[in-house]
Amino acid sequence: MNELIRCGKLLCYVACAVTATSARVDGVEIVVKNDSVTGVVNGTPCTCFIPGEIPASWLTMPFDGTLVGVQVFWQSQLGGAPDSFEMGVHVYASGTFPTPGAVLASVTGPTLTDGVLNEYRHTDPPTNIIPINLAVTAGQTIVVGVEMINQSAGGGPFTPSTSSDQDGCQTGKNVAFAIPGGWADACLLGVTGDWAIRAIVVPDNDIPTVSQWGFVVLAVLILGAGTLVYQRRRCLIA
Ligand SMILES: [Ca+2]
Repeated sequence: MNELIRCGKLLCYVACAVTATSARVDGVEIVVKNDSVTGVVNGTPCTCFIPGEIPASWLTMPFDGTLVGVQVFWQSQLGGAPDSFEMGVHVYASGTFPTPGAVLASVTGPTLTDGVLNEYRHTDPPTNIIPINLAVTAGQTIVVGVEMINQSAGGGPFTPSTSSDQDGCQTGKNVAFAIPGGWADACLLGVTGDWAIRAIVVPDNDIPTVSQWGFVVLAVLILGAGTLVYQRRRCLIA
């Protein structure tokens, strides 16, 4: 009976030890981007759009996870422009470059502030009830674009628009829906940098794990339990 009590206690110790040393690794958000814009100093606004046109980034997902938001750097050359209310920020499935696939989610009627990396986590600003929540897989291409309602083409230094970086336009990563003409490679259209249009994704690693010390304690306790059972059998045989 004493051995059974000791065994019961031992199992409790094992369970308690594993529970105590478990740790939850919460998902860490990653911003997926092609551009190197860090602020107005190294961004260039493209005062080049008419209503209905769409600059968009082709973004490669680095892991299996969930797309939870989008970002758009919006700026005028000299700053101080009033907020802009645009048609939408759309998230598209991959397609055949430069034409994206189906729209997977849309932020309807986003407000864009001059000189700011504008971020959206809901499809329905400003009420923000419906979160953006799209499953993605490693290597998948997602296209994020801003559909314009205001004309920036022909604007001056105070006209805001989407921004591109100043260290080159990478082939195959930037497009624009032009009117007329449709989807085209933005680099070939004369855009000199990568659009500062990004996606926020969270990896699928939000699962409970056991720390290394947890495994060590577990191994010691299992060894102890095994020894106890062996000794009890020897006693019974004797
Ligand atoms: Ca670049």
